[in-house]
Amino acid sequence: MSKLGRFIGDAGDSLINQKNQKCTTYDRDNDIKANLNCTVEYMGAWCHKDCHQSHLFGMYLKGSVEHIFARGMCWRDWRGFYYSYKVMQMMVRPK
Ligand SMILES: [Ca+2]
Repeated sequence: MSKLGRFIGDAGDSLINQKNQKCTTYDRDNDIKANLNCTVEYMGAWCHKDCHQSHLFGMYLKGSVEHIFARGMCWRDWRGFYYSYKVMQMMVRPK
């Protein structure tokens, strides 16, 4: 994820941590955590760094998840790591 537009809104920018980070998958560990693969730990490929502040490809867990840390589709700066959104939308603007 090399380019991000300017953040606008009141949900907090939980995507900025992933900027300039290669994506990590189950078989390609590109995150900066030396001792683990963030995709394996958080059960979803993403442009993990150390590991994430947002996880748009996290699991679909249907809302509040008291005992499951950061494995759902989460956005740290709005509802935190213990809330899994039902829908997320990532939009890409052509150059
Ligand atoms: Ca790693």
